[in-house]
Amino acid sequence: MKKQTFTVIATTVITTIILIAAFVYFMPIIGPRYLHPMMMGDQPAPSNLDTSAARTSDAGLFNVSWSADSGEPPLNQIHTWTLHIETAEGQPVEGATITVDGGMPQHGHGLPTSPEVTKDLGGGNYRVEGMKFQMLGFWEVKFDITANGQSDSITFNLVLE
Ligand SMILES: [Cu+2]
Repeated sequence: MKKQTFTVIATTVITTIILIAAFVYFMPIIGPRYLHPMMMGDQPAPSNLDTSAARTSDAGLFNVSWSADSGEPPLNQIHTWTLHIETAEGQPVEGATITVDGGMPQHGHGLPTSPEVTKDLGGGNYRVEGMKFQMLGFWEVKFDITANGQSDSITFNLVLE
């Protein structure tokens, strides 16, 4: 093999490896912010969206609020929420059975994780573990709540930016 040919091959191989390494390294940063929204059609969130973190459930049974333990929900990190549930009269609801669902309605996909309520903290508070939002934009988070023999649902809207 000529020395020149070897140099060309070595340069190509090294360049390729550097490009792949850079892609792998930057993908978690570029992906959720740019690539994924681009692939999914980058629509703005609906302008009339109610993004309040404290709302009344669909049938009016519960007043529910959420907070992310880290403050703002982080992008692309598994984190924990605390859900607070009261009756319409303002009494804390304890011993509720709660399931979590959600996704991005504009992208037609669900949550990347399967969050669960892992602890009844008392006083109407519940720990929700496994929350994750893997891209910026408009998310829905839905809770189905059953307590004292009655069930109701609530959907929160949030916009990650
Ligand atoms: Cu999405």
